[in-house]
Amino acid sequence: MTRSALITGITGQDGSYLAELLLSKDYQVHGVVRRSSRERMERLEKILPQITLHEGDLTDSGSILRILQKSDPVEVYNLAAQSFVPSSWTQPLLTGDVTGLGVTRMLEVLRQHNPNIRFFQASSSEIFGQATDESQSEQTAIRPRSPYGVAKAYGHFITINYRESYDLFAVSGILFNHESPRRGGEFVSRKISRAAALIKLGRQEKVFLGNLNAERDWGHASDYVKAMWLMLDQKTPKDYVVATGKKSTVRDFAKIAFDCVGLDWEKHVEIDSTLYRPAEVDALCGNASLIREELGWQPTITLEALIREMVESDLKDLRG
Ligand code: NAP
Ligand code: F7E
Repeated sequence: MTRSALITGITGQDGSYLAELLLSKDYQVHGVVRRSSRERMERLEKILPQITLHEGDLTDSGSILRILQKSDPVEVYNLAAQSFVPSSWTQPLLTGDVTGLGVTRMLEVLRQHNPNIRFFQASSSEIFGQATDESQSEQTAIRPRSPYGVAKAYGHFITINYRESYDLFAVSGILFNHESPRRGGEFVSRKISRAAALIKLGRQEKVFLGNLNAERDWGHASDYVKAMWLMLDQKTPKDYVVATGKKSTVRDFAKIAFDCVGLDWEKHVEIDSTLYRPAEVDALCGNASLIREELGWQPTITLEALIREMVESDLKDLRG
């Protein structure tokens, strides 16, 4: 019999890659969409006929319960969130409600509907904040620096708590930054790739960025959704860090992106200090040894290949 999986956040970057991965593994794929998502289906265009979408919202438990009843999944991937860190300062309550409490709503409804469903929570390296360890593992102290990070820390702990309290197969994947041509335009990677393409085509001259010194561990979203699936495909539930183990600065990212189109980044990037964050996370770099050793997961796409793919996709898009 075909297995069903439910994805919250299916219209987002990861949701679309995960849906494609699960379809390739013969799952029936169901997704939660908000009424307002209806105009934002472009990432799902190619697979729309193969998936089933249900209207719901993480702030509304009743809608989630009805969707669970209809879709009857064996696996639930909770990818829905207010995921943009700067917006978590301008909308801290909404971020807490969706990104934090939303996880409890999912777990509560799931536990009551069918406690045998396997649950994946998209946790984040932002829970480490100004990290105490040079490279962060499952053992690193959790000390978030943004309302988003605080909400994700809550989601992380409540997932572990429901596993321990109710014996659910509930796991938290501590995902470091991962990007792709489907990344939202407000995140720095896509902002840079799009700007490099626009400038190359003569449609823009400059791009304004914030902190160029911030360091991140950037991977490709298509690799990270494989880790999500693998984590649910185990005998025992366990949390893992998912990362490449290499960090680069925003400046490095910009240099590589502009190199891809034969331009000197320094001539086109300017600083806008209003883009600095009230509390910055200076550097994040994951130690993914555990998932590598225990589940055999590893990233397959280098930073250079990722950036090239993003810039070329933006060029194609703009030319088309
Ligand atoms: P994304 O592109 O921003 O997608 C977020 C998704 O959440 C969208 O589908 C959005 O729907 C949905 N959503 C937002 N509020 C909702 C609500 N109240 N009810 C139901 N759905 C709602 O994020 P992503 O990059 O794919 O990331 C997926 C998950 O991984 C998120 O939880 C994110 O916090 C986490 N994460 C991401 C990264 C990364 O680097 N990408 C790293 C660590 C963790 P609409 O289309 O309707 O807006
Ligand atoms: O910023 C700096 C900024 O917004 C990366 C989310 O997926 O990953 C993501 O969060 C860095 C920061 O991602 C600009 O200050 C400089 O240090 O692309 P970002 P993020 O905040 O790391 C984590 C793991 C998640 O969980 C989140 O959901 O880049 N930066 N100049 C800038 N950032 C932005 N957005 N825009 C700039 O102009």
